[in-house]
Amino acid sequence: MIEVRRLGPQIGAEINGVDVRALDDATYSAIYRAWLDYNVLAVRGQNLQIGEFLEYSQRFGLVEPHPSKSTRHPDCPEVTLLGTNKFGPDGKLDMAIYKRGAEGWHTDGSYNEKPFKATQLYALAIPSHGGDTLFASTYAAYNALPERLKQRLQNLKGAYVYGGRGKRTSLLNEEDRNRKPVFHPLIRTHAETGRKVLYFDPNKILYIDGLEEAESDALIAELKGYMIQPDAEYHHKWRKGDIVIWDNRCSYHKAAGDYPPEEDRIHWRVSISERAAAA
Ligand SMILES: O=C(O)CCC(=O)C(=O)O
Ligand SMILES: [Fe+2]
Repeated sequence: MIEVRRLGPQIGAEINGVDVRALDDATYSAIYRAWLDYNVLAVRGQNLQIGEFLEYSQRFGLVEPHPSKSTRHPDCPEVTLLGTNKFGPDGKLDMAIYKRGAEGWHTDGSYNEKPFKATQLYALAIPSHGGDTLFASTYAAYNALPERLKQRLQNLKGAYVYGGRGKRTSLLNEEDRNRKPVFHPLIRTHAETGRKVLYFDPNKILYIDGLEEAESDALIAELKGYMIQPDAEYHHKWRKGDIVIWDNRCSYHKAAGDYPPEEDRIHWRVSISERAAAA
């Protein structure tokens, strides 16, 4: 049986000594269970071809190409490349690539009607220092809300678009920049664990539906203050060969964005959605 080692007080765990290319169903189920329990799961020491990474990722759900077309892998559009082509033809650091995911705490795919269930990264190159990924529990964020806010949020929805209020859309092609907002309840129940979360993404939220602008701004600012609970964080220090999968339904994350830019930090990345229920 696999051994799951806890890494953070509420989220984060690691598994050593497995090869994800050769997992029987029982071992995969144990991995999936550990992921639901710890929300962020690192599987160490893998040595994968891109097709093998994709195949393993597909066990978790439907792997979907990311809307940022310019950063898709040229031979495998379902896989996004993080950290490649960091320097432009003029030799200047492209900040949108270098700082990708480091603009602030967020959850992936809140701009979609159905946000991504999971995101999974595989580390190909890791800098000598810096470049961690930071995670936090949205269960803990919900639990920290005062009763007054839990009541108030019960029937409120946020409106989200890629790029949010800051209109950060430089990784998108022109034709993908003006999508309509989608709406998500601020309190969601995780489909598999049945636990409540504060579902909120300050980078992509435009406004809270049905509130006056000033009230919506004030509530957005207030909710930001509950996202990160001090005893519910896990900071992942990458090693080459790590696979890390996180559950966007119950965690926030951000890239630290602080590594030496002249060094490589390269990952393959997939977005994973719920598979449609069989008809
Ligand atoms: O590069 C990282 O550490 C994470 C970037 C990120 O936010 C993502 O891939 O969704
Ligand atoms: Fe992200």
